[in-house]
Formats: sequence, C-alpha cells, structure tokens
Amino acid sequence: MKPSLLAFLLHLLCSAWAASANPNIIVIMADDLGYGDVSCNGATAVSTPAIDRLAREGARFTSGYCSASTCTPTRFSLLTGTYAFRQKGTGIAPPNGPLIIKPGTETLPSILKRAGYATAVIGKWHLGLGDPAPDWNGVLKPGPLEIGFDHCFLLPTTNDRVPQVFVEDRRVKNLDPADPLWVGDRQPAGEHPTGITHRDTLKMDWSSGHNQTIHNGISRIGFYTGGMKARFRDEDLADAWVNESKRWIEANKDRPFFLYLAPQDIHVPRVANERFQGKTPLGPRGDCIVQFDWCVGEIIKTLDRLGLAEKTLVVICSDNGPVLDDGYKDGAVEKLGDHQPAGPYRGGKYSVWEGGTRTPFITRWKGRIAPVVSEEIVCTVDLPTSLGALAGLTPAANGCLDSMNLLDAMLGKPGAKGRDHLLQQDNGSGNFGLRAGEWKLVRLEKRDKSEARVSKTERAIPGAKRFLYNLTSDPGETNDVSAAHPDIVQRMNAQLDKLISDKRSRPREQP
Ligand code: NG6
Ligand code: CA
Repeated sequence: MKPSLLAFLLHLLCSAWAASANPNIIVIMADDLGYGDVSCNGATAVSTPAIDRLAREGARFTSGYCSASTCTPTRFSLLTGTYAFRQKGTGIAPPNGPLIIKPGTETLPSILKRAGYATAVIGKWHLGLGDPAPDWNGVLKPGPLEIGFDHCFLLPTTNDRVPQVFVEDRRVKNLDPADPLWVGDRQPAGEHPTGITHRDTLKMDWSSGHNQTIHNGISRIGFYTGGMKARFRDEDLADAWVNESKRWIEANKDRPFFLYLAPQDIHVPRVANERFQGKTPLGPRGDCIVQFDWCVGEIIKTLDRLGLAEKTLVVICSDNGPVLDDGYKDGAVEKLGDHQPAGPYRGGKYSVWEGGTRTPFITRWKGRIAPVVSEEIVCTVDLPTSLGALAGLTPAANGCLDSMNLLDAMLGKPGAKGRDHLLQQDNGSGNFGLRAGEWKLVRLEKRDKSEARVSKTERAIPGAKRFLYNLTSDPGETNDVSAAHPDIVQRMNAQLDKLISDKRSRPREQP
C-alpha cells in the first residue's frame, strides 16, 4: 500500500474514533449563586462575561434547578442521583462528619468511570470524610476515591467551617506530622482566641454563629489547632481550584475525562483574591461572583487552548439559591441596591420557594448544542442518569433513584422534554415544594424562617400548611390560589406523598 493511502486510511480511522469517542464532561457547581446573580439572567450590578458566553454558545435554562436549598443535600443528590431526604443525615455536614455516600453506591463518577472516564473532584466537598469520622492526620478514607473519583483536591467542609486546609486524594496537603491537626466542637484548653474573645481583631466581623476558632483574621464554625503549614488563605482558593483544574485537564486531555469543579464562591466568608476586591458596587458578595466567573473563564480558555471545546460538555449550576447575610457582616444587605439575587423568584437559600432551588443552569458543547434558551425543567439530580446516557450507560437499577434521563433536553434539542414534575427540598426539615408544569405546591411542615416575604401568619404553622401558585401567571409566588383550586392542591399533595412513600421516582426500566 502506498504510504499516502495508508496515511489517509489512518486519518479516516482516527476521525471515526474521535467522532464516536465519549465527550469530556465538566460540571461546575457554584455555591449559593442565585438565579439573578449572573448577567445572562438579568443582573446588571455585576457582569459575568464567561458564564454569559457559555449561555450564548449553548443552552440556558430558565427552569434549571438544584435539588435542595442547602449545600450538602444538593451535592449528595448531584452525585448519587437520589433525593437527599430519602437518606437520614444528609443535612449540612459538620466538620467532623463521616462520608455520607456509602462506598458501593452508584454515583455519577462511578458510572462514568465504568465508561472509561478519568474522574476528579476539585473544590468544595461538604459530604463528610472517613467512617465514623475523618482521621485528619492519617488516611482520609472512605472519601471521594472510594465512590468513583480517581483524584480529588478538596476544601473538605465549607470555608466557614473548620479546618481551612486542602485534602489531596486521601491526605491533608502539606501537613507537617510534627504539627498535627486537631478538629473539634469544644474549645481546646489553654489560650485559644475566638471570634468572641478577640472580636476586635477580626478582619470580617460575624453576625451570627461563626465566632469560634479564628483563621486568617476570620472566625469560623468549630474549633481547630495545628496544621499551620497546611492552612490556606481564603484569598487564594479560586487560584488553587483553577491551577489544579488546568493541571488535571492537561494530564487527561487525551482520554475522556469528567471533572466536577466546585469552587466555594460565593459562600461566606466572602473573601475574593485582592485582584477582584471592589470590582462591583455589591461589596464582597459581588467580588466573589466576579471571581467565580473568572474561574469559569479560565476553564473555557483551557479548553480552547487544548482544542477541547468541541469535545467537552460544560454544565454550569449552583448548589442552592442566594442568601445575603449568612453569618458575617460583609455589606451584602447594605450594598444590595436594586440587585435581585434570586431574579424574579421568591425566597432563597434554606427555602422551598422557587428562589431556593431555581438557579443558573447552562450547558455548552460547541458544535453539538445549538444556542437556545430552554424552558424545560432540568435538575442537578438528573445529571447521573443523563450524563451516563451520554456515555452510553444506564445506572444500576437500585441506584440513582430519582435521576431522570433528560440528556436530549439538557443538550437543548428541539422538542425534547424535561421533567414533568420536580420535588424541591430544603435542608431536610420536612418542608417540600412540588412543581408540576405551571403549578407549584409549597408544603410547609415546619416554620419557614428563610425569607422575609412569608407573613407572620404563614410563619406560625400549626401542622402542615399548603400553598398553591400558578408559576406562569405568578412566577414570584405571591398569590396563593389554594382556596380556588382545592382539587389541584389535593392531587399535588397526593403526588408528593407518593413520591416520598414510593422511595424512588426513576422508573426501574428506563428507556
Ligand atoms: C449554616 C451557617 C451558614 C452556612 C450554612 C451552610 C450559621 C449561623 N449559619 O448553619 O453560614 O454555613 O450553614 O451553607 O452558622 S451551605 O451552603 O454549605 O449549605
Ligand atoms: Ca451552598
């Protein structure tokens, strides 16, 4: 055979392989970023050019949701494809909490690993480590590497919870054995400055909680000592996530990879790198939005530089809706102006009103997703089954119990349907939202302290309370029409009960 013909055949073979090979997947989950916090969803006080670019080049969802209005349950569901309320102990995880996803559970990374993907999580974890507790000075196991990830580089809890150290694979990074790390919920004996005893020294004052161990001039939730060489500066977190992501993407650029990138922005304490400080009129909350957008931009640039934009599906989402004062006096309330963090929606973090879970949701895959604004309902809980489908796999029948295959809707295909219903939960109090088409049922079992617009009578709830809204005519959930539509309330209430008692909502046999 002539060398030129051989080269031609080889070229054909390679292109066929490239066309059939699974795309890379990058899921970037922001923390506490509201629907209205990005300029492509209408923000004007802050500009998010990188996120806007993805929205312009891909599918922007106006009914994109996370599954809960706090972090741990949403992240649990994102990875397991199961609503968090189905498993006890999935509320906001404490510093010394164990891993809440049991090894052997079907997860988004375990599915993709079966399809040959390299898998990594970089950023905030907040799903616990170890069993029954993390061994901070030893091997942190089980953790991400036991549930499907090949690599992790983590903020183990939250930036406002101790300890402020990175975890790389199964160890605290840069930990000096001569200076062990101790983490606890009791103040250690001896001299131990806290946010109460040394309040006047703090560079950011607290407003509630957050008054225990001080690190980097900011007092936190919980106590710790030692591990001085391992501690990070809040100002350097965004760079750490971006640098590690670039390194890992480059190292895995020749095979399908799945990166779950979870920056801590814009969670409290909101301390952006010096170069982002003062960039918006919104104070530190705005700085952190700009910083998060910069992270997204750096990832896009990396894909462009490596020629991976057409081989990579990027998903942007958030772990819960917005909050202003979440325990630190950082000016978020005072500097808000006209900015609407939840866009037109009611409530925010901690609530089952739309603002709690309806959050930015964008997919971009250059050349494969035609630019579109989609009204289909999609949720982060659907990612395991949908992204599994992209890689040609279905989750095990006993896993991903609430994760629907919405791949076509997520790829913005014309006519492709999203969810016909969506259950929304808070941190696990028993309050639920149920969206079905244009209707929204809010069922409060517990006092809802999450937002100002709940009237005094609504707040004092004697037993369960139901509210009904028509989201088409009333997206802001201001006009409770339950009295006018008792039949719809009854039907949706029964649907909610069934979703709970059935213990799963993904059909056993899924197409
Ligand atoms: C709350 C904290 C809040 C935040 C939240 C978890 C106080 C007063 N409030 O208990 O600051 O840390 O937990 O946020 O301590 S999440 O986004 O990780 O769910
Ligand atoms: Ca959060």
